[in-house]
Amino acid sequence: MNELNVVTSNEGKYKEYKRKLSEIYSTKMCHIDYPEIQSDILEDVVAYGLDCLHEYRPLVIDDSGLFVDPLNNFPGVYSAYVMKTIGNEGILRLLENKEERAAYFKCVIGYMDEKGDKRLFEGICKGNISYRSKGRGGFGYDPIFIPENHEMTFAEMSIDQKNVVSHRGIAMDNFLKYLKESK
Ligand code: ITT
Repeated sequence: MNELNVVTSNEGKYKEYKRKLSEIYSTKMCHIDYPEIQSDILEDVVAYGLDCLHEYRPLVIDDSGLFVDPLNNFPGVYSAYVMKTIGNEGILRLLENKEERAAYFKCVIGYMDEKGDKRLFEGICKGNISYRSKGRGGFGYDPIFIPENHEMTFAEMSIDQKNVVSHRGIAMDNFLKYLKESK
């Protein structure tokens, strides 16, 4: 089987792909800059990105975001910018003294196969924003996100534990199911 190019600048994301997809694919991290269209819809960003990267197929790209209910779904599609500017401490400040802290992560995986056919796979993980930053693992918003029915933040979990419940883990399960069925 061909090597699958995982096009991302984010090493944390790549580790999660490598771990879960290794049962079916050998993966390679590719850091290639590609244009991101301005859109409120993750699916549109991913579909456009795949077209720009067709020469690297077979490949996957991933666009994800954190959507916080009491902040009207902020930072959502602006998650990367918000992480670079106000970061986790900024999100915690915005929620200071708020008891309502529900949030969800969404991940959209874009896959282009050897022939150039495109498919999108989605995963959502519901949870809550913690009252303080906890844990040293993971990346991005992991230290402030506690998935539903758990006590630990994503940053306190191992990669395998996070992959079982996370938005990306669920999207990868859908992707793997498709690969197995289409063989
Ligand atoms: P790409 O090169 O793959 O685009 P990125 O880090 O810019 O990498 P996204 O645009 O998908 O990725 O992510 C938007 C922000 O959300 C970014 O700051 C990430 O760190 C954060 N993020 C994405 N997935 C996450 C996860 O599983 N846990 C915590 N934070 C996450």
